[in-house]
Amino acid sequence: SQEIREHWGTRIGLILAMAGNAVGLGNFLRFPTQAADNGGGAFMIPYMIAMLLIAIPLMWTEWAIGRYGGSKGHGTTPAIFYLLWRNPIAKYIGAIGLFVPFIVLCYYIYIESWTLGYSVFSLLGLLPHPDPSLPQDQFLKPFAEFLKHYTQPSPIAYIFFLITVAFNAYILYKGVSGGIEKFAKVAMPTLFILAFILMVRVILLETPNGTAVQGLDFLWHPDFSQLSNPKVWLAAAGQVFFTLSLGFGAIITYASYIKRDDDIVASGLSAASLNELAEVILGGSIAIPAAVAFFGVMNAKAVAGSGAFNLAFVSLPAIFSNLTAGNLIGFLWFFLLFFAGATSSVAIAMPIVAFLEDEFGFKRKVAVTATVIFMFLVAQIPIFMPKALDEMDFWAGTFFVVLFALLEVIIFFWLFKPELAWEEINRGGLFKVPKFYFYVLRYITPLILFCNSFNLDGNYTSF
Ligand code: MET
Repeated sequence: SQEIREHWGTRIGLILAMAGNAVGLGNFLRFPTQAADNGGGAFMIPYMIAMLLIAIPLMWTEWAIGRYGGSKGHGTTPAIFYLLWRNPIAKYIGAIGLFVPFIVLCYYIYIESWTLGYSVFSLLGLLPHPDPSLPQDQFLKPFAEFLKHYTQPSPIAYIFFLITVAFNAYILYKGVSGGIEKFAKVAMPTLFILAFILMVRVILLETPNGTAVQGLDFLWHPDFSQLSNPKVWLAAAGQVFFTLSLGFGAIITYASYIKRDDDIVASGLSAASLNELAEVILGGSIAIPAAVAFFGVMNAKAVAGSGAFNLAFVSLPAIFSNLTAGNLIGFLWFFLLFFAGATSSVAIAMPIVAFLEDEFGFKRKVAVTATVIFMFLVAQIPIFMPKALDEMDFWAGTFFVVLFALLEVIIFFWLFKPELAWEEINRGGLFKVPKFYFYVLRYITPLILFCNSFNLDGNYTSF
């Protein structure tokens, strides 16, 4: 259909929507657990290197691929890869860019619904309030049981899931600038304010077991001893992918609503910077320091090692329940997670919506309805089979994102013309990307991604 393609309303709206796409549960749950699990200060060095060497250039690549596709009426990779590389295989490779976000959406939105449920429980004082003088494991136990009962799933969990689905559908119905952009303009500033309040509260924590400042020291004290450990590098690379939403197809679809000559270089960098601010500063200053202050460094590592869900839904509410106005602080925490999750789940829903609109001429509302129904059906699998959630997360959220990024960079910088790809990134840019990144994207990024795509270590799941 040659109707006029929707566009983002303003540059700041675009940046906030893209930041919303990136800032998600990954920043506040996955990052702290990955960092703690991989040695704190040992993790941060590979993290920074992976950010500069793979993530930032790939981020510009995805923005450029998306804007290019959008200028030709296509917002998803089956069509865009075929425009870039006139080989039928391109369409099948491009299909990964629909499969990955859709599979992630189906479990991500369910976890997002827990955060909504828990924010209501916190606010109403419905979470456990055990006696603070109990020994640690007995103190945590009611929270672990509450989570277990909630995710069985309980009818109330199902109700919050339905509300979350309806909320996402509503934003998607309203369209790119009228829905996603408007929501991001409210949700992102709110999210930053909530995270800032929580960070300040957490930094002040001190117990006989430890202080929050020891938690910051654990994260930021460089530890070079682990740099030869490939597991730490793989974990760091996996985290930069997940947190920036690289390889999900979601950035490409959002970028397809950018006008052909509008800047992507500075906007892309701004969105990525907001994500890093939310991740390493805010995300890094809440969960780990709180856990260290309450449990001490050694136990906090064990808590983080027991998974992101334990940290977010068991340890943190337990810690907050001890504080003055703990119900309110717990609410801030879970509502922060809900906004972080919602601005990301609409982003991973968009590739399917855009595909139905662009390639089948569906009207927006029909495309959204079809996507939501399909998602709702598939989401029953992770809801009723927690093991399936782990599998989906591993394959889509960890394995295929890296493979997909490898294929997209090969298509753009080898099979399409490298000079044109470079031109495409820089056109309209408020500044030019240093030429260094051209060589990085042509040689180094594919090589690193190629090595990373052999990472089939099943212990290495997102959550
Ligand atoms: N970047 C998201 C997060 O950090 C994950 C991908 S969903 C667009 O949670």
